[in-house]
Amino acid sequence: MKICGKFVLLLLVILVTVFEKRALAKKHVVGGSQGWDESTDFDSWASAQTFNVGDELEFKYTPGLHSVVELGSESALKSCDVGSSLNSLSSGSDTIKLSKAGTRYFACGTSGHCGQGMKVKITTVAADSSSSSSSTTTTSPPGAAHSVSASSDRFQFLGLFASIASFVASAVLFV
Ligand SMILES: [Cu+2]
Repeated sequence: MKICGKFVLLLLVILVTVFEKRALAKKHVVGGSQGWDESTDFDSWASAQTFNVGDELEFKYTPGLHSVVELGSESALKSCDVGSSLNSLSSGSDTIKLSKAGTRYFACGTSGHCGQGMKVKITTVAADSSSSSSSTTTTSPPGAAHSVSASSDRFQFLGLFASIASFVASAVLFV
């Protein structure tokens, strides 16, 4: 009976883990391990990521040294027109939700930093269109600078549903 219980738990953990990797929104730490800094190559970082609707961006930096301003257009980003910001953040750990498909533009508001490369263009795609792969094994690229985050209620509900379903299934199999 003890062994049965362990099996049930193991199965539950496996199923929930697989399910979470498929369904949960991702948190993308901008710039990966280097974070929001002048030395980071944001173009390379962004091109290696897939931003799905529901994902989040996290800007990590030393408060006071940098900031995050959202710009309204590609031309504003190109010319580093940080005075025309739509939104400005400065906590040092700023989270931005990618709530719909489209392109957004972010730069550092500190004088001169945008010109030194502290700017990034984020193109968000609809989650359905990019995750319609028929593959049953979902893998994350090794060393990818993002973590799974349980930020969406809808996805949490799906995870809960998977837990209950797998628990019932394993109870039938093992008890
Ligand atoms: Cu800066």
